[in-house]
Amino acid sequence: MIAAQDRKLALWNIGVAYIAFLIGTLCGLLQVFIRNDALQLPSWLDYYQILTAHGVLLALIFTTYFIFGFFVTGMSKSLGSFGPKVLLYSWIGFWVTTIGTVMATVMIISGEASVLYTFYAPLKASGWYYVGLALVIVGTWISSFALVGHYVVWRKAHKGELSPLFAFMTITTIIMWIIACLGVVATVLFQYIPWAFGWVDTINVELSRSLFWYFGHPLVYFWLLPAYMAWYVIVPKLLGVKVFSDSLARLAFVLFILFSIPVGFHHQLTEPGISNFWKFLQVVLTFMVIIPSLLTAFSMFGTFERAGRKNGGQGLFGWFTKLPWKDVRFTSIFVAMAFFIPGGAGGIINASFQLNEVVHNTMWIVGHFHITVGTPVAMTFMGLTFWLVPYLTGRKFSKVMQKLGFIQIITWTIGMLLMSTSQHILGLLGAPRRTAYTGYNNHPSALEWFDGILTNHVTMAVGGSILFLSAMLLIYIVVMTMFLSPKAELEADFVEFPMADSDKEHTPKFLENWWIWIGIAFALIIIAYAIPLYGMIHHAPPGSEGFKTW
Ligand code: HAS
Repeated sequence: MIAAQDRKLALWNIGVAYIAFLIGTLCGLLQVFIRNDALQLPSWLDYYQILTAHGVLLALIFTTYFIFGFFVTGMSKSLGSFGPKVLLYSWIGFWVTTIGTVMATVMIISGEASVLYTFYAPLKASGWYYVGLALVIVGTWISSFALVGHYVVWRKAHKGELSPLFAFMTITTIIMWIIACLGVVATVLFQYIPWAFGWVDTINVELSRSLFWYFGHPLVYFWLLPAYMAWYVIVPKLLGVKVFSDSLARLAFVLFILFSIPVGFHHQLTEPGISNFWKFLQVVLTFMVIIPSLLTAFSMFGTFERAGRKNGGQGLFGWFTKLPWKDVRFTSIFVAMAFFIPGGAGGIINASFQLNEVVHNTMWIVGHFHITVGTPVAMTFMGLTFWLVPYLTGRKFSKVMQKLGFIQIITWTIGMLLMSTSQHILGLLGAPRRTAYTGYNNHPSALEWFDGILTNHVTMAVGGSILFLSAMLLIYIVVMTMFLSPKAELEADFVEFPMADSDKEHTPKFLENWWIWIGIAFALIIIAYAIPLYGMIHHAPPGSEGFKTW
């Protein structure tokens, strides 16, 4: 069991994560009904307000707090209890992030920031919304530096040793996060805030979007890597085997530092103002960032086969039946992984220059992010929640909870299959994203979006409703295991942190020489971004004034 003060910190992070999850999923439910023309909002509430709250609270806030709760627990478990300074800075980081979250949420609720989570200019929110977002980033940086400090203390005491895999992966994710945030910090501080408060009249739109996506793509790996940490470190322990390959796992993570950032233009392939050469270069780099995910898939299949055969599985696929399917901690994560096969394939389609023309700004992309962040990531976090919260509170995870956990992941799977499949198909039929309900004056193409079985908005709404019920069940499990379930009195009732052993004997030491990777990452960023960003600044068209369209 980790120290009580570390547990408290982790629990507060997870608690805030689930408050955001509760409000965010409620907004999601309202959205699918509005898109289906089945719900009219009262005049004081706007569709884009709800859409912004949904994106910010689920994609940014739920994930970030959960990730820090997970990091704190794993770092304390693998490197030892936090010292007083690390704790102090972690709490400062937590509160700064929370103040930022509250500011941004209040601005959304008061109707001053219906600009979605991507806050594209020239849509203009209240300046306090951007200040809130900036504080969220600053808070995460403070928390990150606290974790780096904890790691540095450990390394000084263990000279020449490779750090435990969990700690290595945490530091990799943090390095990527800090470099990625430079883009969004630059645009928010130097472009959005002066413009929103009226200190300057106009904004350079292309530059603001490019700096946002410099951050926006690694942001998705900031969500994914903690899920991968669970896949690499937790899953083998549940299966009773060691990590498949320590070197492979570390290499995959290092590749994310190198290739996750210089790829943001693949979100801007249809935008003017960036020449095809730079778009093409970043598409090539995007295909490089697929490699660590393929390494991860290989490693996972290896882990499953090894575990299944150890348990007596025979033949080509016999090992599959020997996996611990009755353990919700495993099954939830397995289903999450399975979703990433179509999710990742969709990403490859999006990144393909020509195919992007077909899918960009359609519901296809909404389908894509629901089967990436909404399932592989979110469902892994759900699987973690089932043991992480009881581990931190010292409460039981009873058989009833185990059953409810199964119902929760089954309903999430069904809801997501219905919703994301219909979103993908609607996208191919041309239904736009980032819009409220529209029938385009009964245009025949628009009417198609309401026909058929899997191809319509009704299926999406049914899927969305099942997801909402599933989310409420999860909240029930969280509340029970956090506050109400009986305390584990017997040794056998204690829930452990399942962290697999990892053989480091053959792992090359240079994999933990961060300066090499940070150096190469900056070189790639300069190659991919320096000239196009310079062009956007020096040959800037007249800037745009702000628009409030809601
Ligand atoms: Fe993406 C848009 C390209 C991954 C999230 N993406 C988005 C947006 C979000 C998002 C939120 O190139 C919308 C942003 C917005 O608001 O505009 N994406 C990719 C590519 C990948 C990718 C190439 N995306 C993700 C992940 C996300 C995420 C991960 C969240 C966590 N994405 C794009 C592009 C766009 C985009 C364009 C812009 C589109 C546009 O036009 O606007 C790759 O990283 C994917 C690589 C993954 C794989 C899969 C490996 C499979 C594994 C599972 C193994 C399974 C096992 C289980 C072992 C190659 C690791 C076995 C089970 C059995 C049953 C057999």
